[in-house]
Amino acid sequence: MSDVVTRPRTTTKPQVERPRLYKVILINDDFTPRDFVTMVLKAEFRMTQEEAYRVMITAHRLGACVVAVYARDVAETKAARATEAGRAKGYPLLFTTEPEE
Ligand code: TYC
Repeated sequence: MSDVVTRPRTTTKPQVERPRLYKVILINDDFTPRDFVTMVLKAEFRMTQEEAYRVMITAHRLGACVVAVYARDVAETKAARATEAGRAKGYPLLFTTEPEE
């Protein structure tokens, strides 16, 4: 026979929350060429031509479009890199990030 005594647990495990996810949002402007926006979306967000075109044209028509959702550091890095790709060519292309509800 085992003489191991089990007692009721008196401590509780802290309930850790899952880290929030962040949206990367593409903002429309009047200057960046459509093909350039599409090219940046393909390069930075690994989209197909069709996916990238659809996101670009949605931002063009509505003013902004959610590109993708990532952990915070990934979202911020990708948004900064994609914005910088436009800046390097003198375009005001802008990607922002925002936490998901
Ligand atoms: N509005 C731009 C044009 O007509 C194209 C464009 C689309 C720019 C989406 C930015 O996020 C953007 N050349």
